Amino acid sequence: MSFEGFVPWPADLAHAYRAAGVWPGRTMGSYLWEWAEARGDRVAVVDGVVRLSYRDLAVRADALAARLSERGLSRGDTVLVQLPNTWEFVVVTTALLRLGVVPTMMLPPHRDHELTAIGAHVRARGLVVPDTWRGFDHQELAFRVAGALPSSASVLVVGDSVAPGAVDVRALMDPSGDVAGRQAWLDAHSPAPSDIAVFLLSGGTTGVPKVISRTHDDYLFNITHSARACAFDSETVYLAVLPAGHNFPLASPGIFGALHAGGRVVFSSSPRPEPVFAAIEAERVTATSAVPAVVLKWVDAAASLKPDLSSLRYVHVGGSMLAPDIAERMARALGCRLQQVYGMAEGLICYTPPDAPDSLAFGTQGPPVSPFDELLIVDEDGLPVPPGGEGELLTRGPGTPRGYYGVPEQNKLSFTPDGWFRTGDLVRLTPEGYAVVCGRVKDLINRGGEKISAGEVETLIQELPEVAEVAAVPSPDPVYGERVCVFVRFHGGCSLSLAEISRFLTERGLAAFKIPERLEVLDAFPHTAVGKADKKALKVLLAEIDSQPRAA
Ligand code: OOB
Repeated sequence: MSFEGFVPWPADLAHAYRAAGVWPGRTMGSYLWEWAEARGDRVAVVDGVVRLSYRDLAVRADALAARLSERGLSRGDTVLVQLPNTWEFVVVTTALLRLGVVPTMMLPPHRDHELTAIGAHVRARGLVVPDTWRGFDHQELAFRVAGALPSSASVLVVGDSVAPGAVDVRALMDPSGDVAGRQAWLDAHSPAPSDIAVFLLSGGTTGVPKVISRTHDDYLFNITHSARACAFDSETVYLAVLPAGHNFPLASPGIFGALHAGGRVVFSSSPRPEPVFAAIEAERVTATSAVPAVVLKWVDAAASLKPDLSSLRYVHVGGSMLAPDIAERMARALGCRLQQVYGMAEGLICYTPPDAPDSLAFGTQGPPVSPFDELLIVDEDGLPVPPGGEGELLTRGPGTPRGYYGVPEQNKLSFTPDGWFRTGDLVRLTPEGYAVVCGRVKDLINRGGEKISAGEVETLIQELPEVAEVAAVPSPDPVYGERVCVFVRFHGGCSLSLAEISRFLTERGLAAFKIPERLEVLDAFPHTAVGKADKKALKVLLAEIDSQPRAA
């Protein structure tokens, strides 16, 4: 397989990780039939009335893989996957992994802007989308994006109303045919463990999201070590609430962690408390994961709805900052263990242990999943800080790839020459070696766990002729933690409202969660010594504005 732009793992490290057994030296798809044979009729995936056994999953994934191969997709190709939380997500992803076709994990709110840019970057040969989702016509969007891509890309649709010219994915999953023959063919044409398994998106700090190539080796490390850190086993019933294409529900330990442990994955189509509680009660869910903003909604609703959460043993909370008192409140209100998670699509992942004492469970984000993970805290000059001090976290290890896909210049900034990834997070380490996230130095907005690159929003707004200068900063928010605020200086005599700016960004095809929710107009911007907008000063200014008494 040749992927131009892929930063491979250094050969000596790959060898050492395999020798130590932290990399199993297998592909993700190679487990499928082992599971089917050992677990047969045990239920693997639940989505409403649909219940797929491990055997159903293997038969359908292979059927889809074989038929996609007949349609010309092969090892080393890439497709964009933009599916909601449905059983088909698991079958499609597994089929692609079997075939060595790399799924690029898009999110349902992504629109033309993200799909076109990422699709071009990874040279996508297809887009897998629902027909419609939440009233939006994804099929139409996919045809538009496919038409704009330089690579010839087919539109593959999961749904009841597949348009002429699109491929009906459900039909390709039909289990009829030569099951053993397909299995043998796919086994014989398997990708290699060092091949790229999935492309994940990074929150990123520049332009559109950066693409992270995760190999079968390093993603299996992520999955198996996460499952172990969270005590997943064959009794685990995991509820997937957050969008499945996000690394947190996908593999930390999430959907793949539950499947590897022999457990069951239940899909919730929405993170709202009512469907989540209903699923927990109906399926006797034992573990789920969410960002603090979502868990807080469950906590509030639990007081009035009084759901039966007696089966729930663990809630994994991560993706954005969580104060210790709120963490404690969550655990008490939901009556289960809280495991904090500090992770990133770039690799590193930390969990508080299931049996951690309260002080560590509520006040830290835990240790990394393996002793092979290295953590280094550095000051602004890149020098190590004294033990216990706060600084930027650099990390290396078996789950943290050595570069983003296809951006060599960015990689020189994001990685040190000896392979440390600069997380952009401000962290301190406790004497036990547990991470405590204190803030960040990277220029992004974390809106309830969704990462929004300030630069991406600014670049688009800068296109407006009325705008002289723009800077996107986080505006503190009681629900989401942060929302996007833009400071704008207009050219003389010009002005635009927040609604006008939003409309422009929507028309440019930007995902709705990235659209600014606050506008502050300035006559003059504060600048840094190199002439950039001074975001530190802008954040102070925002705090001053917020502390002023509001006019009646
Ligand atoms: C998860 O992954 P990403 O790639 O969407 O975002 C990673 C970034 C981190 O660099 C950090 O800035 C922030 O999200 N973050 C946290 C956090 N967990 C992630 N900030 C404060 N406290 C935490 N507990 O967000 C992600 C991936 C896998 C598992 C969990 C979260």
